[in-house]
Amino acid sequence: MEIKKSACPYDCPDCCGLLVTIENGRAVKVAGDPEHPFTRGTLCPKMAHYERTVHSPKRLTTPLKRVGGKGEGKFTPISWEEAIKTIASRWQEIIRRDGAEAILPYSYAGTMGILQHDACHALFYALGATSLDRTLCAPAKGQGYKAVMGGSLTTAPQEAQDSDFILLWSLSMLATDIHFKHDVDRARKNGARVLCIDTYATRTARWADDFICIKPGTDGALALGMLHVIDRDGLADEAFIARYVQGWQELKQEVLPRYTPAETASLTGVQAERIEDLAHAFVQARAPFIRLGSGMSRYGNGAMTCRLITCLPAAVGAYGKRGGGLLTSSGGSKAFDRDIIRRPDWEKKGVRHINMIKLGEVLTDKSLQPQVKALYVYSTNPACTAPEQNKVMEGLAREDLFTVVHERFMTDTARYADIILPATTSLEHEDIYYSYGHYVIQRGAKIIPAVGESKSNWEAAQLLAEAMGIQEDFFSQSQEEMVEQLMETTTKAWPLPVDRAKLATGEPVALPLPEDYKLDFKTASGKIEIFNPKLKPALPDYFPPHYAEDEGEFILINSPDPRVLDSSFNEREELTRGNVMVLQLHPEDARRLGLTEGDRVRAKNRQGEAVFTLKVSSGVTRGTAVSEGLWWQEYTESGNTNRLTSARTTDMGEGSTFYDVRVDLKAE
Ligand SMILES: Nc1nc2c(c(=O)[nH]1)N[C@H]1C(S)=C(S)[C@@H](COP(=O)(O)OP(=O)(O)OC[C@H]3O[C@@H](n4cnc5c(=O)[nH]c(N)nc54)[C@H](O)[C@@H]3O)O[C@H]1N2
Ligand SMILES: Nc1nc2c(c(=O)[nH]1)N[C@H]1C(S)=C(S)[C@@H](COP(=O)(O)OP(=O)(O)OC[C@H]3O[C@@H](n4cnc5c(=O)[nH]c(N)nc54)[C@H](O)[C@@H]3O)O[C@H]1N2
Ligand SMILES: [Mo]
Repeated sequence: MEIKKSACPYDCPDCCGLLVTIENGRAVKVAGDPEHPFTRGTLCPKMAHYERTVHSPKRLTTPLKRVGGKGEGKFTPISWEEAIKTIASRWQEIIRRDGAEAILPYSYAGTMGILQHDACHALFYALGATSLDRTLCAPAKGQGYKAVMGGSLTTAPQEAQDSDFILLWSLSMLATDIHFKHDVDRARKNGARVLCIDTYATRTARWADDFICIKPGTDGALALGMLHVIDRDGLADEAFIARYVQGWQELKQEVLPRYTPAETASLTGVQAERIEDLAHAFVQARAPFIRLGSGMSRYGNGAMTCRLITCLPAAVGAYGKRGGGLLTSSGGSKAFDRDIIRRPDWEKKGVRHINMIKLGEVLTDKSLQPQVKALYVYSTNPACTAPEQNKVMEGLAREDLFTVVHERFMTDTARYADIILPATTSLEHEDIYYSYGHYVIQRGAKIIPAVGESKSNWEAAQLLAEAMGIQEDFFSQSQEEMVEQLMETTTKAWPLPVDRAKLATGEPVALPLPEDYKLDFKTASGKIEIFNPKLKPALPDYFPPHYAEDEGEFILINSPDPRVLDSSFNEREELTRGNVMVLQLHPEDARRLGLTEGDRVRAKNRQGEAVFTLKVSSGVTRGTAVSEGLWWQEYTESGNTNRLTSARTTDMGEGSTFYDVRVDLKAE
């Protein structure tokens, strides 16, 4: 029996340090690593039994070939050799007939490990396939932050320990960023106040000292209302602004006058007195800290919302105070040069790009030139997680679409494959991890043999490159060599020396932060750019989300559930037990619709329909309906919330707008 260190590979800001007990080549126990500087020895309920995922009886263990109709789920095992040969000959035929752009790779963050996440980019660039824009999560949030702060690093989470006022802003902390609670708890012990801003009373909201319930997609207006009060009452940090901020005067003159507390209240549904109190609490705090989640960015105005919230700490000088600042996405990925894996230099000039959010539309659009004839899906489950699920399913059902899915489980997407390739879990391959919620990086080595005949994304890329006749030494490198090279790039990519010897051992390594990182503004002007002349509009302002133009009585929030991570962990029966397609409604809305707790309710809009079980909750405001979690088809009656979501994109970053939809409801 031995205990080895690893890192959680999932798409979550925590990127936990793991201690894995191994017996006879099997992981038998997984615990938190107490030496991890951020996750400090605890795990979420999903990862606390990661061994149940790794050794699940549901793991795919051999390549499979479809023998039934599309989506029927009938497959027969084949060898890797036959699978790769079949794929290569189909691709070659498609390239001859329709051109390489008829091939579409489709991947996301099933694993966050840099090597496996990006493992197939180079292959598809070399083939000249269509390039995929990976926008499924929250690029708008990144763009909004960048508009004001450029490439500046965001505040480290541990700083919150020294804050006296913490805003958990559209962050479902107890579900999605549970380890930040350590830092918030410390601050709270010292008297800090914790306030949550969300669209319904989440567990996090109930746990906080105070909760502001806001109308979905209107947080930008709230930020402007707060800035209005701060300015009106002469409370802005003028000394900080004079030295570090560009555009405060212009914002004051041209934008803020319109956002009186009364006007802001009518836009956001937050009472005027609460807006005043919030602004005063924020500006009077010794060191206000905002932890910005992604929820508010999943709307048509998502980037602008993030841009406006990013202006708040600037107005009160929070970046200059120990314990103050703003944490959006930490820049851990900047510690490595990812391009040595991705090889963007191989992308053919002028090659077509397709936004992954539009998958349904792309697969069903007969006029597209060339039409997508081959789809290679890995590390993502679009039949479950992409918007406009009806169109996605229609596309996947196309008999003339050759679909390959590289997966660990028989997901909703894998069911529609022509060929399925079995994928390794993080314990069975080499990689290196960063986090988007803190500044710790960690190597995760292959610590158990591959389960069945499964192979990693990199190994699959190697086999396919060879079969497609791509003669590049690049593809002959081992996973260890690739990870070694990534580690070497830290010297070039990170401002301070990284402890590479420690990193190589598999220990978690805290990235050293420059002394003045919070005041080192990486923008064109060297200042915080409230006014950004490169953007249109150059001054931020509020505008309404997409749903303002939609029909439908209820805004549908479809946010995370602690039991699953996006659609990952649906394989774990102990986590998916019971009713999962639950819809929460305010008691008065339920009464008006003649519904009571436990009733079946059908939601409907232009995109489609989905059936839920009703939960009556006073934590939801009138006019909003809430569903948590992304569930495999088998746990739903006719698909999950993505039957209802739309593929409209955000104002910047071409990102997803999952929460920006309206639905009508009726008893089933
Ligand atoms: N357990 C669990 N953990 C996860 C995930 C999961 O599915 N389950 N998903 C992972 C992934 S991929 C990501 S990107 C992160 C995301 O994690 P978070 O950053 O927490 O973001 P979201 O989950 O989008 O939403 C957070 C909160 O925003 C609220 N919200 C929605 N609209 C608005 C709004 O207009 N204004 C405000 N103020 N709040 C709003 C939602 O109700 C939700 O409670 O979590 C990761 N971790
Ligand atoms: N309605 C609605 N939809 C949403 C969201 C929402 O809040 N509401 N959230 C959105 C967000 S923020 C995100 S990030 C997306 C995420 O959506 P997806 O990218 O689809 O993520 P998962 O559902 O976690 O699916 C990842 C899949 O990758 C597989 N996998 C894991 N590791 C590996 C590996 O090493 N190799 C291979 N080949 N496969 C692997 C897993 O088994 C799993 O099936 O969902 C989005 N969809
Ligand atoms: Mo995400």
